[in-house]
Amino acid sequence: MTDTCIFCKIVSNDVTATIVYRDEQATAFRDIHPAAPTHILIVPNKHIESVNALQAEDEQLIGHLFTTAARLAKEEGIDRKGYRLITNTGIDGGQTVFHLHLHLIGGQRMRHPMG
Ligand code: DGP
Repeated sequence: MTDTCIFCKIVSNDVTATIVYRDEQATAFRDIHPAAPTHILIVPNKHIESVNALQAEDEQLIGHLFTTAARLAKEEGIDRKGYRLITNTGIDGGQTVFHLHLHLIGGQRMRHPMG
């Protein structure tokens, strides 16, 4: 946990968010500025700044974020039609919150280009 990280504060319940899932490794909550009908952020409970900061010991945790995304997609009813998982990394990647997260976005056909 860092004192200044908004996602750490959501994980610790110091800042309110619409939490949709939580366990000992990860927390998932609705994005404050949804880009689609379903827009959920899945974050590790421990502070990891970005993909750049990942260590070999985090490999199981990253897999857990993806299986959590798959379960939430099913719960949201978007698994059959599909969805997009995004992890922005660094300034050029469009990252604005420097606590690693997966965006789970769906409920509509994705139209915007990748780049
Ligand atoms: P990124 O640009 O990939 O770092 O995405 C950060 C996302 O986090 C962005 O879509 C907006 C969302 N966000 C930022 N602050 C908050 C917050 O306080 N609460 C919630 N629920 N989402 C937030």
